[in-house]
Amino acid sequence: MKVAKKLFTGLVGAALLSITASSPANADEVPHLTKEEMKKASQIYFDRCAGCHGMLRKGATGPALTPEALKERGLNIPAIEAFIYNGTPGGMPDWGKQGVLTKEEINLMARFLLNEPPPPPLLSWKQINDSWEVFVPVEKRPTKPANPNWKNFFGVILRDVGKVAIIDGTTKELLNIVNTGFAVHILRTSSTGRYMYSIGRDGKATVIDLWMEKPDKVAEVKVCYDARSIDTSKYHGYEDKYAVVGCYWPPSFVIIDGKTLKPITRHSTSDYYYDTKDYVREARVASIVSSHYDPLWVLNIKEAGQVWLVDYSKVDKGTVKVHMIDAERYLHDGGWDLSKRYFLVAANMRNKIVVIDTKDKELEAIVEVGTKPHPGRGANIDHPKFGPIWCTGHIGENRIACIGTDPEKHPDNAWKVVKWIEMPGVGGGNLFIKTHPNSKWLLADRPLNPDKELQRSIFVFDKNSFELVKTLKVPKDFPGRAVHEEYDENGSEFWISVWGRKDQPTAILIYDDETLKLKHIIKGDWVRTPTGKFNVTNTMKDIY
Ligand code: DHE
Repeated sequence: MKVAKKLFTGLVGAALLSITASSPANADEVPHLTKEEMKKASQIYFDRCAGCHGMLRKGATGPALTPEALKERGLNIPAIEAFIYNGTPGGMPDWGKQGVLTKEEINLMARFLLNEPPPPPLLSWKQINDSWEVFVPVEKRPTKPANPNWKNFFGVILRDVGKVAIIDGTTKELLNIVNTGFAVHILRTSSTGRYMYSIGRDGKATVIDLWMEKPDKVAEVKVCYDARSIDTSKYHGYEDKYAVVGCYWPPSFVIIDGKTLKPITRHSTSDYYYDTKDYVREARVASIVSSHYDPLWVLNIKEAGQVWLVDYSKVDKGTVKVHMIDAERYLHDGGWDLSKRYFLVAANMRNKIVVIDTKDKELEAIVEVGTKPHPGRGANIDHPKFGPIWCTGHIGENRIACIGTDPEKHPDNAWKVVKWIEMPGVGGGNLFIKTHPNSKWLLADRPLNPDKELQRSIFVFDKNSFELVKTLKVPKDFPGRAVHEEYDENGSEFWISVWGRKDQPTAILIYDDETLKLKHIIKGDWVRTPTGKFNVTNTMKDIY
């Protein structure tokens, strides 16, 4: 077993050091950047822009940002600066107003965008293997859980400080802060719940053993430069055996060992658009879920607009079977319906929800919703009138759409929006909604709304009547936006992050689900930029 001592560098790190400003075809039109400026701009672009606009700047969730595309839209340096400073109602953050980028950096980025994008680096299999490190070998790990509350632990992402806090959801005690690396995006658990996995924007996967006295990372590996998703083998017989990382760059998926993270295999996802059949180099892996009914993962290939069902049953024999389903472009986030047969995923720039039937392995439906749906994993409600429904919020408008998901017992409602829920105030900006089978409520945040009050509010709707019951406000002491809701294992309380700046501690707010009163605040100097929170039981069982 190889043990790498090498520290992970940022994405662009050494690989982009050699890149200089592109030589202008026409010196009057292409602003010159020094080597140092190019390096800095490339890093900022990767950190802040590539997720939505793509490494090659061909556009996805955000519009194309190649010099040609900008020129076609008549955008010069001051106009580009204005976009970066103010953001847009479509969901682009106001990097200047928020104080994330200085005026000088905004000017640098405007000039950078008028240059051709530098070619992004590739990552060799050797580099991946060299990055693999096991801190605690499997045979030295505990044989039983040290803490009886472990199934109610929460992993909390401390995004901009590159850490994950493990908190006992029963006692609210901070158990450990695990160093996971740059801008962790999501956490998922193994099928038994024992292992918690993080994936960073830098493509680094980390596995944390929750059975340890002090839960800590037991292995890590960097499988790509840019990633957003990870999941594990959840099918019976494959528990805790494999994990899969979905990469943005290089566009690929990488299968790793579930307990040690040893790299096993990887496959490119560069493909042809499902509709035009033209080649798309940057076909990135967005969300991934793991089927409970078959040994397969559902991978959403964003730009190509395809859903890949990846069968992992023969990975040990060197075979990975991929079943490709044409769907819709710009697939992003999504979740299971109540029965966990159907996977619903947002084609966000097409204002649609794609429904995949994982039993029959085919496209079940495409449902028209509102502007830029952003479900997170969505929210499932067993409604007295509509039957099982799955809901999504939107970045681009202030409504929540609920879709019927039971074609057998409620065929009239299936794959239709049966209810639109209006949120108060103007504009969208919703990122996450959530509920729990034991809760009466449907919760919704609004962190991307330009209105400061709405950014700091959580809207609580009655799950049956869909009426707004209460608006919860972040207490004044804590600067930042309210983002991402998560329940404890019993659905008796829910947690909200106050997403502030890296230099200011904020808080995690815990509300009693019955009374909707703020019952506990987790705070301290370590509470910096909390974003996603993941309860072990809910994540393991896909409860949302
Ligand atoms: Fe996310 C989920 C991609 C911006 C916090 N985010 C996801 C998923 C994808 C994704 C593909 C689904 C993973 C899965 O289920 O397997 N997110 C992206 C982007 O490309 C985007 C738009 C821009 C970027 O550069 O990353 C983006 N996301 C954000 C944020 O700005 C958020 C609020 C804070 C952050 O970390 O940057 C954010 N995304 C989250 C969270 C989830 C998520 C907390 C998981 C939600 C859940 O409940 O499962």
